[in-house]
Amino acid sequence: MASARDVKLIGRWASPYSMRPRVALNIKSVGYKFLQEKAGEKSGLLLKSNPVYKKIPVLIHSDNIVCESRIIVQYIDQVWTSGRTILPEDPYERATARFWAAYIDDKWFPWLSGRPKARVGEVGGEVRGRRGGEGSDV
Ligand SMILES: N[C@@H](CCC(=O)N[C@@H](CS)C(=O)NCC(=O)O)C(=O)O
Repeated sequence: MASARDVKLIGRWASPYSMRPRVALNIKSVGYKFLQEKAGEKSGLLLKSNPVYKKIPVLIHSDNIVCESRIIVQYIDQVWTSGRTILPEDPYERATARFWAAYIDDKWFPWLSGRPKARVGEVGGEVRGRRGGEGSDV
């Protein structure tokens, strides 16, 4: 089992994307240090660790920095192999699980945050404050 010193997670308790790696680490019984970002702020560590997207969550495992919640979950699943696996072993079931995880990211989270992706032709490329109404692709 990794110690909390080896594993750090940059995230925020209220972030659904941060919840994914937290659940995965708990399933694998991996101790970790949770480095919480303040809402509306980006720490130097976050900007340095995820210069491409500048978003949480970010997993820091010794010298490895892993970004993007679904990729982090796969990394956790492959690094800590004792105990149960998170993603199904069967390729078809694995593909199905990935499909629904992508669906949640593409459709659900934007809808929950009130920022559904705009259809082609929407002003500014975004529909603000509308939840699944006309013009929404949810
Ligand atoms: N695709 C990313 C999405 C992560 C994401 O959107 N994180 C939000 C917090 S829940 C964030 O960092 N937002 C700050 C920003 O957009 O600048 C993932 O799956 O990790």
